[in-house]
Amino acid sequence: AMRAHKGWEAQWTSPEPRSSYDVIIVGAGGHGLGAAYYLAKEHGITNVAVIEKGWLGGGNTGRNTTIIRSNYLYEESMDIYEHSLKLWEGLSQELNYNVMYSPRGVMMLSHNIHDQQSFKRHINANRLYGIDNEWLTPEQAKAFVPVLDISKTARYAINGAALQRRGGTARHDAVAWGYARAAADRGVHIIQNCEVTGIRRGPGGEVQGVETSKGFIGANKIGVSAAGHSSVVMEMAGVRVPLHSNPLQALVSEPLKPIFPCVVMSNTVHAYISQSDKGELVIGAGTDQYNSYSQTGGLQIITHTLDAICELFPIFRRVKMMRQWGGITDNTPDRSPIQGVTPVPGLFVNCGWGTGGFKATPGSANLFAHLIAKGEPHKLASGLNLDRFRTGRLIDEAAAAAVAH
Ligand code: FAD
Ligand code: PYC
Repeated sequence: AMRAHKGWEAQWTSPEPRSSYDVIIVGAGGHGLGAAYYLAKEHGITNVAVIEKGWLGGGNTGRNTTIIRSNYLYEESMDIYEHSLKLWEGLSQELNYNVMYSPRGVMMLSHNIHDQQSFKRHINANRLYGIDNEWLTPEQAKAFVPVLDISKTARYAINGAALQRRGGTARHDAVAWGYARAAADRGVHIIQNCEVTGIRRGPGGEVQGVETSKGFIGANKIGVSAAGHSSVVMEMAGVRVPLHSNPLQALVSEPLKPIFPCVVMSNTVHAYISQSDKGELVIGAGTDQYNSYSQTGGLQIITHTLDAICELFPIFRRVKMMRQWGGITDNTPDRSPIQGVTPVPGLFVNCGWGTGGFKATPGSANLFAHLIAKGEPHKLASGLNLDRFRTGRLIDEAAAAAVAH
């Protein structure tokens, strides 16, 4: 209605599907839309459809708390998250769309000697690899976030913090919309309200296309980027992936004047917080432990999180919460993503980003496009293969995931 009133143009078209495409991507989250954009822009492959069962950006892309950082432990992770962070820095210009990337700093609170040793190990690994990360004393942490309670008698007292200054936040919807518009401008079809219900395979086992709620659509290459439903979609091609789907919850407060300058996370007490440009406190919890596809989550998880937030930041005790929601995160045993070829010819997978894939959106999308175009992974993503669960070459990022699992 607003569009009709103002005469605004739609940002992307909503075409009827063709009978076939060169590439089909399942899932119009930031990762899928971004991959379509880079396929068109960097590889000249424009006969592409992104097929989405709901509305674009309505999955975890539009449900996450937008924390961006690259302070992971292992080279395989630092490679892709830092590639992504560098792309964030120029993304608004790249897409001509303000994604509101704000490098305001991500601080991780240390509550005990174990946290301290673990954070210092990450800091050393990051700095040796050329990634910024630094250790702060409690006083330095408070200087950065004045409302932080650092008293020794606090219920969740801190003994220091790790700070990645280049980390920060971005506007999640804008990322989906920016990639969608830029991909559609280059000829990509974005097909919303169209559920993929099957993957058709030929005599040699190769993919031939997808069955959908709008009928069969052919393609010799299919990229699955379906986040919480990745294992469901991969099962359609007979591929089992090592994933558990769990709800992860977040909530926002009533809007406040600017008071919170950066992002603060505490894995140990299952809480993290930042302030959006609208003024709302954006607060998130640890994962709900049970497997589920319901985008809600248990009340006891977020009440525990709010208890922790009130202990760390007593100033927020009387703030009202406005909205709460959940998203379904696809978690691997080593808490690292899977991006690579599969045993099925023509089928590529990008999944397992779990609780931490928003920050990876530009980097993952960029490297997924390379994988689909070339048929083999880019060197920055080669360690993230599915095969590692057979060979045992795991990438254990449980600590760097920074969200309690
Ligand atoms: P999505 O945006 O979920 O896209 C996948 C799409 O696939 C969905 O739109 C879905 O509808 C579609 N789909 C599924 N099945 C089918 C089908 N059969 N047919 C067609 N389409 C299908 N990460 C961070 O880095 N920082 C954070 O601060 C952060 N906070 C989070 C907070 C919460 C509460 C949650 C839930 C997640 C958080 N994450 C965070 C994780 C992050 O949101 C995800 O890893 C990331 O957004 C995944 O992006 P995506 O594009 O792969 O997935
Ligand atoms: O991966 O940084 C992260 C994150 C923060 C909140 C949820 N995920």
